[in-house]
Amino acid sequence: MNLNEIAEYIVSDGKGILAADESNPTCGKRFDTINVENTEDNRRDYREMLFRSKGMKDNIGGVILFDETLRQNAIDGTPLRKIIEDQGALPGIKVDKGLTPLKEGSDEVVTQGLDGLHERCADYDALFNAKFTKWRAVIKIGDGIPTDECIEANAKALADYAWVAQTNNMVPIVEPEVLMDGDHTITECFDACARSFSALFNALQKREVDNSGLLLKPSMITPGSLCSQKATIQEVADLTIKCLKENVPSEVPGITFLSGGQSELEATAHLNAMNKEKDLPWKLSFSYGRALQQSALRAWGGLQENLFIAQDELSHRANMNKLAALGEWSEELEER
Ligand code: 5MM
Repeated sequence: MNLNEIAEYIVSDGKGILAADESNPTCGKRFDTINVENTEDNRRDYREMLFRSKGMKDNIGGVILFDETLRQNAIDGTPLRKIIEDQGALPGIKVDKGLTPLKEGSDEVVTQGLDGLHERCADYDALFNAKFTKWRAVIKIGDGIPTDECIEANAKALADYAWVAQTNNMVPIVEPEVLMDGDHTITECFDACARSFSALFNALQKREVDNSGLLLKPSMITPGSLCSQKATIQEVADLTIKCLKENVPSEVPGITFLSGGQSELEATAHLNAMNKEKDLPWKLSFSYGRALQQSALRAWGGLQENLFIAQDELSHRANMNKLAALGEWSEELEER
């Protein structure tokens, strides 16, 4: 498969991505909520539970993994990545190395990980046949931020990363996450996202990255989580599409949203509302972490006896989001 075919496959027929690339500290935060110890074995058992869920098939086209998971085997010795492939999904790998302050004393951050990236990608390709990669930039909204300096630095790093990934025949997922944290308005979110997308596609063009061989993983346009003015589902959908249409080239095959702290239902409803609009140049789908895993994590609770009920939760969310990616979801379908 060439780069465009890989990207198209991941978002074909309403399929989306399961983001299971929590670094070990983030996994610890998730496990704390269910009182499960953050050990290598527990992380393996949790991920194995997710990947063996029946609803992975036909609903999930790709799974983003953390390095540890790509190398892990299930209890019966089957590599976790093989379980994913057997479900018809492609395993991918997070290749960034997390966040560092933009400069001393700054609240803003830039993503690191370009050192040795070429070698890491070559290894992931040769050893594990990983077909795609992901890099997440974080943009914060607040007093006087995001600054142009932060937006430009993150856009440049994303473009440098995307170029290296494509050189290694792997699809880059470029993720400029504009955080929901704070009391900013939906207009301020629109502005920060528009500036971030525009800088990103300028940087990608300068780097001569092939837009038809990448996926964009953006935030939706929403008010900050502490903003007193809430937005309707339709407002979020309309402003998100407007922002994307104004800034994202039509050759990009797919836009796979992050959920960013939205509830499972909100993330599904927003995606569905966007996909009610026809004549969009790109597929609009999902690359959710929390909005796919939350109910499954809670139902699992670290206990083997809860395996099937937890898998049922993941399967249900995966199916609901596939329907939303096709614009065919409605709230009644949530009843089981
Ligand atoms: C799954 O979480 C990923 C980040 O993990 P670390 O913070 O541990 O590096 C994250 O990039 C995720 O893929 C996206 O933010 C989407 O996840 P949500 O939960 O926002 O849908």
